Amino acid sequence: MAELMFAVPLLLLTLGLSSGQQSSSLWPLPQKVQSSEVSFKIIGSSFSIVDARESSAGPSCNVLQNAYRRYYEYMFGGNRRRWQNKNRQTGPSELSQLQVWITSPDSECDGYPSITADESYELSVDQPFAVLKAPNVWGALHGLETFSQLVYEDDYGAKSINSTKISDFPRFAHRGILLDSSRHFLPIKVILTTLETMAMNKFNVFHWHIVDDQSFPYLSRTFPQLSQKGAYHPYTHVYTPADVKMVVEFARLRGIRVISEFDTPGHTQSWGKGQPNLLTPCYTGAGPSGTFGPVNPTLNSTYDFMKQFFQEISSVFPDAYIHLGGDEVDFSCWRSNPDIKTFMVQQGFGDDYKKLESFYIQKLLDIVAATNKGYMIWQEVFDNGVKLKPDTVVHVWIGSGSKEEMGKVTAAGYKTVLSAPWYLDLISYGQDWGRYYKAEPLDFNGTEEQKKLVIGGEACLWGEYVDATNLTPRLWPRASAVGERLWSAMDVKDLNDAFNRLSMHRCRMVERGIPAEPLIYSYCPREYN
Ligand code: CP6
Repeated sequence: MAELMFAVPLLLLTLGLSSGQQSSSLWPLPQKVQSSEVSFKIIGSSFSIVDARESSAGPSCNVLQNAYRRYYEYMFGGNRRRWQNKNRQTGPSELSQLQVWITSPDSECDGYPSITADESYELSVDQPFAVLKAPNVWGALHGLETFSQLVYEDDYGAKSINSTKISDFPRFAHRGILLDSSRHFLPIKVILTTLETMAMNKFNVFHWHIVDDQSFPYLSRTFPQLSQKGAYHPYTHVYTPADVKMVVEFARLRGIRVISEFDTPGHTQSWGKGQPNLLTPCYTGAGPSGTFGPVNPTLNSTYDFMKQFFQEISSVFPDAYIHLGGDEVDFSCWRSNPDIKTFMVQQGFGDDYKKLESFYIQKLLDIVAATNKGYMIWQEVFDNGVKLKPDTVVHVWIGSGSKEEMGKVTAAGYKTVLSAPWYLDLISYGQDWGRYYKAEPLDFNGTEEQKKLVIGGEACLWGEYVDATNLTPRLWPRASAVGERLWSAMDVKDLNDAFNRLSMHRCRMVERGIPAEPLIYSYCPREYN
């Protein structure tokens, strides 16, 4: 573990947290920042965020109006307009306006963010007003976050901002966080807090691993018995259609896609409780043992069920992609079952249960493709040689050999998302953020063409040891390290600089009410309370 304990420069730590933070607390670091010593006062009672006259988005754009309010609140806190005096003269060195200018004819205000969204923005902080220019609302949201990060308190507690020019865009289009709401039920509130914090870190994908072996909290309109029987509790530990709608809209307002995962054929114990005959009965000797294995791939009823189920899912979750899982399928139960054995012989699969798994996945992919959704799958599905649609995203998670895997997946022409270095549920003593920070998605042997197929990564917080009591501090600021790796330029990798900015960013999250854990001994100007 010695490599995790890189020396912490005490001197820098002290300097970093002293007053006059100025522009050095930006996280993730923008692509291009030019800042000057010229500073402006910025006073809540006389500052406003407004649509630029030329903007293609107006007062009816919820995404922006909502964000203006949110960021005003972050910058000036609860004492909003307490001393408002409309006639007060603004001083010569005071900044009184941020104008937000959406430049494309289609602001995308009423749409959903997508993998192809342009998330770029340009920010100019200067007199007579600051201007945030972006092709659409998604870039504007990132620009508002950056603007709010530029505001600092001077030695007398007055808010200031320096004259700055920023031009920014993400390195990777897919920057995700995986939460697991099956091992423990996650109340909506902690999911919304995660989305809120994701926006502060410029993440744009919430991968919702919503069901698994241990519980089925998704309330399906078509198959209500799935959560009735499979949730930890049928009323209190479920996500109703209204809950899902709320999560999806809260995410949209922050430029975040919600990709749901319904993992099959393995990890499905909870499905079996409410859907008889879906899972494979396991045998001991000549008779059924009473336990069940993966989804039964030999029955037509299985595919009828999946078709109806995914039809519903495709309309409940608006994102163009669904994650279909396909990881960690245990063959022992299939092996024990005589009906499965007969089926294997009929199909000519011999003793190769990977072929049976592929048979199932193949049919599932066709079912989901018919709903006009794209799909993501865990790497095993690719490893087993399943025929995939060209736009399939292969999710690489297995730690050993992940670089070779990235090479193989992209050589086969598939897009890929990396999670292998970013299993945040694995914890240890010391500063592991540096290890997450150093992981580089493009560090594998491959051509330029192959590298272009790496669309991003996801930090995973699997739920075996996580519920609402410990989720947020376990995730932040460790996931922030992944956030900068996925957003900022490849050559942004100075650990000392990152440490200083991340310490301040962590204090900013704390100030905004997020219980993000400390990196190491330190203090925040305003501690969590
Ligand atoms: N659950 C599911 C899990 C994991 C996976 N899938 C997992 C595997 C290894 C580790 C952590 C989590 N808990 N459904 C693998 C994608 Cl170390």
